[in-house]
Amino acid sequence: MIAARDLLLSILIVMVWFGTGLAADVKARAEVSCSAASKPLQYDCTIKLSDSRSGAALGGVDVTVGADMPSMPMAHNVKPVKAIPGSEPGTYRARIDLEMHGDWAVKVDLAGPVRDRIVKSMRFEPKR
Ligand SMILES: [Cu+2]
Repeated sequence: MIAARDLLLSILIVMVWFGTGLAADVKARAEVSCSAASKPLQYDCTIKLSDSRSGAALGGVDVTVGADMPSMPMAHNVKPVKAIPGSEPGTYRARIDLEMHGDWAVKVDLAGPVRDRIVKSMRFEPKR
């Protein structure tokens, strides 16, 4: 009898623990779009952050944008840049300097109220 009650109690505790964990854990969804800037290999990227569950815009987040080439490990060293808030809520802007055209993994790091890392595969081509 006691064992069964203890088991029930521990299940309840696990559920409460789980519940609070989920409430605090905001998962961000990021839309990233980049367009060629004036200099070759320079791109202006707009990042739109929203709560993946509610869809609400995520403002006030520290956003850093980096890039790596999955096909060329260790070959590139693109310095991550801090994004600045855009005009619309939940939007951020960053200018990245790449080292060549091709397929890059754009890494969006979130800090502050939301901590997350979002990686997007994107192809960068010469301006035409
Ligand atoms: Cu490369």
